[in-house]
Amino acid sequence: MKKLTSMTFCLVAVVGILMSARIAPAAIMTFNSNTPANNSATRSNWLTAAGIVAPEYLVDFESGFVDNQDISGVGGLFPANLIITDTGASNDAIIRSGAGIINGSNPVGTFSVTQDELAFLELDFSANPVDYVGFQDIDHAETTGIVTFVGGGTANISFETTGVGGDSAEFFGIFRNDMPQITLVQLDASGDGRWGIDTIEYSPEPATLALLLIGGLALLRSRR
Ligand SMILES: [Ca+2]
Ligand SMILES: [Ca+2]
Ligand SMILES: [Ca+2]
Repeated sequence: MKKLTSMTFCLVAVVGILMSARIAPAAIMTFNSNTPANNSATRSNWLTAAGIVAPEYLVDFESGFVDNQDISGVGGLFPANLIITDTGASNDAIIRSGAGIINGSNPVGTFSVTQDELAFLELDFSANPVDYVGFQDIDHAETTGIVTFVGGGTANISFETTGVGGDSAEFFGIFRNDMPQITLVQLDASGDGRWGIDTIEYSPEPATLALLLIGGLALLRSRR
């Protein structure tokens, strides 16, 4: 009888865990620094949530680019075939350098990509979907966005104003959490006409590919 009771208890516990896993809504996690002083701490929280020490890829525009270069829709510029596109009419994703060049704000380092704040500035990861992406937003008003996942689902994001000039860049991070991998991030800034992003960090999920390969090899061996 005692054995039966403990078995029943275990069964109820397992069913409870399964049900709570089913009921919990799937959602991405976002990490918004509200001031440049909080960039480091916010980025640390993002890394911890994603379970990583450092992202695989960094795009900081510091080498291989020149002032006024239009990178919109151009392939082959960034790791893992990331493509940055302005989908607005002006095809305006421009590398800029110089103090105060982004409506009074500075690039991070020497160069940033800047855009006219007309929807959308797109980060296209569809060639190699990612688990997480972070960047620093520079001199924007309220920004909204759409994250698209493998399979076509979407989630809306929003983050707040960087209101000052100078070194105003703030960190914003996205982690897919229990959602499918991310294929596209579309950003819709609005305000005074010019904003930028910099220090884009991301990684495809090599672990999944490795697991698939290991699983495939095991299957082949077992068939032999
Ligand atoms: Ca912010
Ligand atoms: Ca930079
Ligand atoms: Ca601006």
